[in-house]
Amino acid sequence: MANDFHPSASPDHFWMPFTANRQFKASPRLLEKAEGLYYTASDGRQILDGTAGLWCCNAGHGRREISEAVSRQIAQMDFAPTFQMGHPLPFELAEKLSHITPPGLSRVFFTNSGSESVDTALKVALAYQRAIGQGTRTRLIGRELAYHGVGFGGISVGGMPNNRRAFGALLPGVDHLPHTLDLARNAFSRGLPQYGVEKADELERLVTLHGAENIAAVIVEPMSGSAGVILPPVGYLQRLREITAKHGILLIFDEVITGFGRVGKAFAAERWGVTPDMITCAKGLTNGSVPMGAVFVADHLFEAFMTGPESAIEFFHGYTYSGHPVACAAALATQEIYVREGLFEKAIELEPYWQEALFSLRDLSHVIDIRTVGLVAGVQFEAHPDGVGKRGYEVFRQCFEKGLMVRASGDTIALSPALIIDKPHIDAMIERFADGIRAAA
Ligand code: PXG
Ligand code: PLP
Repeated sequence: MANDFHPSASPDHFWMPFTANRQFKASPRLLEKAEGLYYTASDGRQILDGTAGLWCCNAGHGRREISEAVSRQIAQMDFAPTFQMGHPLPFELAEKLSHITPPGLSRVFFTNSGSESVDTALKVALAYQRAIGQGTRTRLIGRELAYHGVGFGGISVGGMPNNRRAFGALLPGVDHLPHTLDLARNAFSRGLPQYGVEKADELERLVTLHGAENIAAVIVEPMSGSAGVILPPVGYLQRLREITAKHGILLIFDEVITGFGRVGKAFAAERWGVTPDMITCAKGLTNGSVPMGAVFVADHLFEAFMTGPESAIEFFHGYTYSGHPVACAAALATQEIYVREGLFEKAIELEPYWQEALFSLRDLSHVIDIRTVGLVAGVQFEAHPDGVGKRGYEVFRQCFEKGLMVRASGDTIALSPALIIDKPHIDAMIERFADGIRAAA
């Protein structure tokens, strides 16, 4: 299998992220081309992309509008700084995006990834509290099982133990809400789970423990993606909003996965009718084509920074590539496709068919839960006696053999196809998935 690598390239030098490097390099899975809903593997096989890349290519692969916009921009102006300088594209993009964010979240800070978006949002929260004379509010609250990227801020508020345990003491003053996964009460719920709104009340307990005057912000994924598609219980996000508002605590939704149509609206905030103070995003912003992230900030937060002398820099933060012209061109072309093809609406129209298709897998061996919303699904398997994650990995491996790319998180398989999918492709995906599950049994 090692000869699947290009003969001139040794597998030794690329330290692969979040990968079992030795296992992979002994038996690699390499992709070479992408078009629409399919990858072409290095052995020529067509692989149905069940994961929109890594939750990012919501408009499908190989979109000419994007590649052409990128080529044009890189030829016209490859780079321009945005520190005490500017160029038109990030202004244009920020304005366009402000039309699809929830009302009142119209200020946009650009980053290059979800991890950077999260760290940016946490820093805005701390600096905002200080700017309004609430400088004792320095604590941050995350949640168990959360994924907020891999920066020190993100892993501090994050709640996936393996992503934290090797990296020292992390940020001080962070606490965590309990996660909302509850198979005993909610397994095989259709739509949002009925039970668990009371888990949001744990925030009141943390407020009592630490004092509201010491807490800057709460950050949650409205739907956890990485940890295996964990949906918010009915009323849960609403409750978090009520409690944070009551205590002057900011609420941040990390929508790196849920943004740009995944749950059937532009953002989960809109889908579930809860408006946070900030939204972080990345991935689908450029259809995965060029790295880019953003933080949408409530107007009143932004305004709180715009005081003092006009010559003063209001927020000492930014990335060399914040508002990179090539990324902006990719994002503008992407957003046009989303609107022109009505892809967010498509995700909600297909939701019932998608859910029905996934639930047809219910009786396959070792399936212990199925969770779906919009065009995302998590199918959880009973852990193998030899350890957590073994069965998940085996299903993932077998699916790839059958020509379907899925994502394994522990013993949950996540599916998140491009929003251009149609019913026949959903059928084909489910058929290959079922074959993979049977082969792994
Ligand atoms: N927040 C959330 C909610 C994410 O899902 C990030 C932040 C970090 O984004 P960057 O661009 O820094 O990777 C993410 C990323 C998986 C998987 O296995 C999920 C992500 C990344 C890689 C793998 O589901 N999400
Ligand atoms: N939050 C979540 C998680 C929800 O599921 C819903 C509704 O479906 C809402 C908030 C909206 O809240 P409510 O309908 O209780 O006013």
